[in-house]
Amino acid sequence: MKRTALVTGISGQDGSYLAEHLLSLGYRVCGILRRHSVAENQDYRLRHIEKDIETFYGDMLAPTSIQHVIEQVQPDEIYNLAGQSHVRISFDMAEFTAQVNGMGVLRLLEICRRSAPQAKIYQASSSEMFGLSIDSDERQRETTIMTPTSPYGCAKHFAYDCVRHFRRAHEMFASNGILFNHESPRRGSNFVTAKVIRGALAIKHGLAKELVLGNIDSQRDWGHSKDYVKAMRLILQHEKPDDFVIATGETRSVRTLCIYVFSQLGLNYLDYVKQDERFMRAEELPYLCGDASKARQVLGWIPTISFEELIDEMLESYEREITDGTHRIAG
Ligand code: F7E
Repeated sequence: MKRTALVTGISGQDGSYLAEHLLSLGYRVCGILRRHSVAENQDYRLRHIEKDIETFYGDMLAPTSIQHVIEQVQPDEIYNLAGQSHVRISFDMAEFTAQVNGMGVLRLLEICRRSAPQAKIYQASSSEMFGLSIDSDERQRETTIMTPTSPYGCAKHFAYDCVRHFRRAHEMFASNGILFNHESPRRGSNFVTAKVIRGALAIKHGLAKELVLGNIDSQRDWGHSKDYVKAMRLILQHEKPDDFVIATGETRSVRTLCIYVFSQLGLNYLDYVKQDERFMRAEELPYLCGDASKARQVLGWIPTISFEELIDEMLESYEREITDGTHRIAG
């Protein structure tokens, strides 16, 4: 029989790739959409599959809307990808971020406990939870202590703990995927990869004169969203609920990202990149480099798309948008 998956946050980068992946495996795919005043922002990443999926309105801040969908859909698997995903913005909207990313998950778990106790739950946990902690081999892994450095990281940590608690206390199949940064042409334009690539292309095409960034010395472990959504599904197919780090194991600074992107366009980043307080964080997470050995060994998951392939795909995709006149430059 067809398995039913319910994806919260289906209209996001990961939600849309996950929906495609699940459809390709024969799932019935249902998703929860939040209402936007601009309808196009709601589903532009889903247009190509809109006939193949079922969508419902709901909001993590309105638990009865989530409960209603869960009771209607009766999912076998729930992927909780909904959330306020921007770390710097979480400093401006700490309480909102905690409500959606923290309390929202606790409420979802409570709803599942009562209305869908057999459903397997995937929680989108984040490497942002590690904050300043690094193991002696300069990696972060499942056992690394978590010392988050942002309201986003604190809220995700709370949700992560709730998942583990519900697993033990109520024997629910609830698992955390601790995903390091993952990008794609569908990445929101105010995350650093998309911002640098769009900004550099705008400079190349004479649409902008400079690119203003925050801290360019922080280091991130960047993978491709398409690879990472496959890990989400594998985590729920494992024989028992557990927590898994998903990462490439390679780290680069934002500066290195700039050097690569600008040089691919025949430009020198030093001529165009400026820094401004506006894009700095009250507390920065300076270094991330994940060790996904457990996922490799237990789930057989490996990343297949290199950093260069990822950035080149984003460059090509955004360059096409400039040619079509549909490009966006992020602030
Ligand atoms: O920043 C630095 C910034 O916003 C990466 C989310 O998906 O991954 C993501 O969180 C780095 C940081 O991602 C700008 O300070 C410099 O050090 O692309 P980002 P993030 O904060 O790492 C984790 C795993 C998640 O879970 C999150 O949901 O780049 N940076 N200048 C900048 N960042 C931005 N956004 N804009 C700048 O101008």
